[in-house]
Amino acid sequence: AEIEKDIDDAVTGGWFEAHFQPIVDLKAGPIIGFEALMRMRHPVKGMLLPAAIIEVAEENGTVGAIGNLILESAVANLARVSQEIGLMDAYVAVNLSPLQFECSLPTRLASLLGQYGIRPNRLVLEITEAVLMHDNPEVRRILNEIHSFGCRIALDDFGTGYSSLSYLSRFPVDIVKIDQSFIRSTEGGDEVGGKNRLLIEGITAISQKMNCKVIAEGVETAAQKDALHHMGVDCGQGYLFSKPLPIEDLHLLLGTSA
Ligand code: G
Ligand code: G
Ligand code: MN
Ligand code: NA
Repeated sequence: AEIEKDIDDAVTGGWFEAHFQPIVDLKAGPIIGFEALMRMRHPVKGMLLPAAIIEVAEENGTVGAIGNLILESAVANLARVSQEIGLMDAYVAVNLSPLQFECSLPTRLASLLGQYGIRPNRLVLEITEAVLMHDNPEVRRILNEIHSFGCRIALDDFGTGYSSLSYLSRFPVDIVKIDQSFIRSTEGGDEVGGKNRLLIEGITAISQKMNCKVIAEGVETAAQKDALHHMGVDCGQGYLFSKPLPIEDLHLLLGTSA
């Protein structure tokens, strides 16, 4: 299919890049990290989003190669941005496909971090419950190894799917990211909105008791930000703060010249 050819051309042509969306502390305001989001800069079709790419890449086996490119781009750019704009403690969060969980992953991450001189706690790996669902011992071993090495694990899209709270006790999770659809579901003045606000408060309190930080995704308005802060949520990510930006535009966000 056409998209398969685009993916092959993109891997060989170097068309994959990471864009970066800031994650902010809802209480104090500063940027604490960035999520790296994959983009394909197609010479004819323009910038393509992951929705069209990831599923095909998982089917045809190229997702590992793409994932490695994004990981390297994320870590290399974090090293560069840290120096240029002085965010020496900010982290970068990279999404991992379930198919990237091979036994070579921990070693590969360690050597990548070593190569760029980035402390392991500045790399966050975002996984979805699809990774955890089958309680695969190999996956658990790999996650534990990555975690004991010092990288942090974020559970992405929480509040969609089955979202079992027992993931927090069974796996080394450091960060819970509440899905944007769940954030929106809290907005109504009706009974459903009220119940969903209570659910977010409860999930946040439980996560924090389990030593996890909580990030709300898809924060678009100041009212949402204030409400989430009020519900106890630690951090936010969304268009209110910034859309995902190419690396060359990050300095605009930070108000410095890079
Ligand atoms: O960037 P958007 O802004 O369109 O991202 C859509 C979804 O694609 C994200 O929710 C994320 O789960 C997935 N995604 C983005 N970048 C990557 C990546 O580098 N690897 C994997 N496996 N998924 C990604
Ligand atoms: O990994 P994950 O599925 O959580 O990726 C986040 C997705 O949400 C990306 O596609 C990103 O572009 C998108 N996104 C980030 N902030 C906002 C926002 O404020 N509103 C909306 N509608 N989408 C957002
Ligand atoms: Mn994510
Ligand atoms: Na998400």
